[in-house]
Amino acid sequence: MSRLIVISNRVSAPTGSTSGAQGGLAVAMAAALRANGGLWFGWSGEQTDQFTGHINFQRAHGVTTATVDLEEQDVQEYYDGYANRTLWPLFHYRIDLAEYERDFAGGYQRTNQRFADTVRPLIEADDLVWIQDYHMFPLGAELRQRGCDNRMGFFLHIPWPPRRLLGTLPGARALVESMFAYDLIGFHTEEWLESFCDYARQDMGAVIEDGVARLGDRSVELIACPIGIDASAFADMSKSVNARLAYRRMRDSADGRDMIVGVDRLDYSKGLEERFLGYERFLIEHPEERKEVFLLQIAPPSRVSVESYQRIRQSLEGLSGRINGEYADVDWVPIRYVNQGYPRDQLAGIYRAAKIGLVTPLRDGMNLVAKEYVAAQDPEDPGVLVLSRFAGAAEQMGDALLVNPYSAEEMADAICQALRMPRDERVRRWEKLMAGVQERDVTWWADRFLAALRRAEVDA
Ligand code: GDG
Repeated sequence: MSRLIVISNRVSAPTGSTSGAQGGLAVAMAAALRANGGLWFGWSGEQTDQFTGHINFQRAHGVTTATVDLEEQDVQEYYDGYANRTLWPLFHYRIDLAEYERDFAGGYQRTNQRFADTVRPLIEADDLVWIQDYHMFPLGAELRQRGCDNRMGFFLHIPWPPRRLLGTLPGARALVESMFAYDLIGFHTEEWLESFCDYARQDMGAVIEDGVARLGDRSVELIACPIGIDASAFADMSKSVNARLAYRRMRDSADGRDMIVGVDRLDYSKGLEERFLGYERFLIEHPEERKEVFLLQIAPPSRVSVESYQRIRQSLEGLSGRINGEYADVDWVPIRYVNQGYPRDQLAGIYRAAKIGLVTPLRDGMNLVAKEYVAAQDPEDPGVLVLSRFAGAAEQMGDALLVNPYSAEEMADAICQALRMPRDERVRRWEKLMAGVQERDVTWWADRFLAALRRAEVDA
């Protein structure tokens, strides 16, 4: 059997825990690497004065990781720059925030070339190569240029933008053209896949038939392959000692009130301002509910060196402060806004204690919090998932209350409906959601992608 080479911006070395303490992606990759052999390559997260290509190999719990340090300029241009200030906003429909700078594009290409130079000697003849996410679109083409004719797959974890938006990116055509170096490209949803086809067809003249896109002498198979979570482990974890303690802590501090929970990296794509405004609308329209509920928003800061992230943080501080100032009483605050992260087992207990999971991104490739919230519920008395129509997860989770996150009124209505939902309807909805989360878990995702990659036709 062929070995597996996973390549992603960051690498998560397995901790050996089977209790769901690690994120689903890390668990799935570790399992696939254990089953196939091979290694996981990426950036160490460290900076060095001058790029040397020195690889730090580590082996833990049956998995080999190989990481390299990057120069400060690489980090600024490739990671903070092109990945997080150009592609991320553009692919999340925020061209108003997207920064188009030649230095970023150049640094992105250079860093991908450096990755290619470094990882190429580690790839053996029959290895399967699986490249992850928007940091590395051109890596496949760079590897081909270095004589790598292995089967190569790419998975995109974020949305694919509509063609007119993508058309605003200088060099968009070349970027998409480079993706034809892969044998297989996976997206979370049919919608993202269709958007890709739309651009490839209309702006590049690609021919797309039976899930295969052809451009010149290259062809690439396209699949929608939604990622899941490590569902059973997460459900078990929601009953662990630490989860129970967190659950108790929340229930005690709720003092009989219903808790609504949001858990998101602090990112403008997650729709946190709109969520606060939707919740405020609910408080305005339902004054009788005011002291009966509260919103706990956990939002650990991310990408703090990027200005748009500093702005969203400031804006949320202002908004939560204003709403709390306006509606709070001496014995109640409407929003508990917390800028720190919690261990996953505590998070599971917090999800379980919440009557509503409020997951309302403006755009999201998938959104795993929606699935974690479902997996953590008590089957006898589950809470209600309120989910944005614009999260990739909505394609699979139609039994949630689906909302338009841009409409404060719709969000207010959904909160109200969720709080009043009879237990038998909550159970009915939850059972369907849970069946989906369990069936299409993260192992299903990785197995399905890798099976498709093994079957994919390879250009001569
Ligand atoms: C990208 C795509 C796609 C959050 N706060 C804490 C914490 N988290 C964990 C959650 C969840 C993960 O972070 C976030 O995953 P999401 O899927 O919600 O979002 P992104 O980080 O934007 O991920 C997304 C995903 O890739 C996979 O393809 O679904 O659409 O944007 O697991 O639980 N974890 C801990 N403490 C926290 O406070 N331990």
